Amino acid sequence: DVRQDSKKPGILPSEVARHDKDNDCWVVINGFVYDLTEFIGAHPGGPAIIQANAGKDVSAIFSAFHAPDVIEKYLPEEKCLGPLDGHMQPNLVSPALAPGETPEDIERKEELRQALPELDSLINLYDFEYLASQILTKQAWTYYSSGSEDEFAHRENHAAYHRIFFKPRVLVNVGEIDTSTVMLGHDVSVPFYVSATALVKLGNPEEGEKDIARGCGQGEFKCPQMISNFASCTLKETVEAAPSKDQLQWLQVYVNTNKSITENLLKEAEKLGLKAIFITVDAPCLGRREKDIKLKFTSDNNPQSIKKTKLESSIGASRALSSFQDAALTWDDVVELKSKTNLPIVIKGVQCVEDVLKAVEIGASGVVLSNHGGRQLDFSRAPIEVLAETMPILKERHLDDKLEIFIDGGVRRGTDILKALCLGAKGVGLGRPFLYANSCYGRDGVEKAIDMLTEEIQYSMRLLGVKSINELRPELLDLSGIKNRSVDFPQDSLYKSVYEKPEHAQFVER
Ligand code: HEM
Ligand code: PPY
Repeated sequence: DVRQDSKKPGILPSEVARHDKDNDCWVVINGFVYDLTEFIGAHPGGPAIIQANAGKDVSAIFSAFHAPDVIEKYLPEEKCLGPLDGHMQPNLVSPALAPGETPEDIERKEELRQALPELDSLINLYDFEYLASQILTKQAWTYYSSGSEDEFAHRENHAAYHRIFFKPRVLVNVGEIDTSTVMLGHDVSVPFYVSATALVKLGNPEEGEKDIARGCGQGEFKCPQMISNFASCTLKETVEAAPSKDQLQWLQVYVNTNKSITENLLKEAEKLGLKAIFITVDAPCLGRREKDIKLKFTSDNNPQSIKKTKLESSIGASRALSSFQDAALTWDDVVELKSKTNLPIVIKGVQCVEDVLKAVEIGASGVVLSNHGGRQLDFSRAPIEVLAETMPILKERHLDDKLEIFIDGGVRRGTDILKALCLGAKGVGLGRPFLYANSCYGRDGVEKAIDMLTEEIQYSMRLLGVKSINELRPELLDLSGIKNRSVDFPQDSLYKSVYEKPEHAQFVER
């Protein structure tokens, strides 16, 4: 922390302990005392977790979730009150969070981690997903896997791919298959990318996003990496971890109400050599991820768990108005941001053709058709369906070369990627599958996931009768079933055997 140079006088532990209220809240993080009273309402992790830990040393909780530079980036300098003169009493030192889990559960998962199968024996992305569901902490699995409310959008993202079939061409020379393409002016060896996901250290506590960077650049096929604004490593750490000059890194950005914070981030991204900015526009407030909410308020034995009475303050208005995701953001703000950077701006979270046309109008370099992995508005349509609706209209208006269309959500197979490319996508993003691969096997898991997808793409291109990505076209698809949505939960093996059913409220004995 740069503030360790601060000449401020030391503060006694007893003084910190006195500031233990919602409206007077100090905490200790890595030997320094911070006044978080004003920041509480803006905290992206919700106010309740900070309120529940007021007057304590929260270093263990803090470092599990936050990049080391998050304080200097987002907290005004004067809120660092000075170094702690001594140590907080043990009962005022908050242990790392482990909601919903006993020490035995954690130990059992550690044992399972040691018993992970050889990476070479895994055959598809579902293998990572299953293993992750078994070894991740309850908190990490819940946070990563959940969608919002009834999780229809989450399921539909994946299910919608099942409604598209291929019309392959035979007797085409498919001796040599080339999976390379161009995204935003840069050559890439695969037509997919790692999409931004927050809090990667929850699954890979030591290396976080750095291992994704390594996995994306260490193998034969280099895969672009979109880094989350809420990464748990610093941007610099993740950029420096990338082993190859030929791998692309992009930054996902939430526009802060304090515009200078966002402008500084854009400058940092340029300076570090990132190649594009993806502005998330589908999160004026955080979606209601109910499994996540329930876990936070679980009445376990952890004295640090959030009191049920704080429920409203954690998921209510203050979280919605968090300054980290400006709820007042409009197209005009995106135009202004665009003028502040030389990097291409891509608008992430577009969900209808009308908004794609607006993105063309403002001269965006691209859009990501995305519903945030089904984590924001439930019953938002599957991005692949939006893509099928959008491309014919763009083509009819001769606008299809005015911007690049990216897509994410529900992608698990090479064939999913090929379907999106046939429909006109430039690049296809996967978020959770890479989190799971990274959580179980670190950088090698990420490389393996890239290899699995590339191999599936090569096989399927051959069987489809195409040699290169630019030969993929809508005529290779049967789209007749795309609108036949079912409101049943899809009965695929993942949902039958891996995902748990949402739990109902439990009666308590009094
Ligand atoms: C998440 C910022 C203090 C607990 C986050 C996130 C940000 C953030 C930006 C989103 C993820 C990320 O970027 O890591 C800050 C800042 C703080 C601060 C600037 C200033 C000191 C704290 C404290 C605690 C805490 C004191 C706990 C006592 C959490 C948790 C999450 C989180 C648990 C995960 C979110 C979730 O479960 O939805 N914080 N935070 N933070 N923060 Fe903080
Ligand atoms: C998400 O969880 O979907 C996010 O986009 C990031 C996030 C992470 C932590 C708090 C709020 C939002």
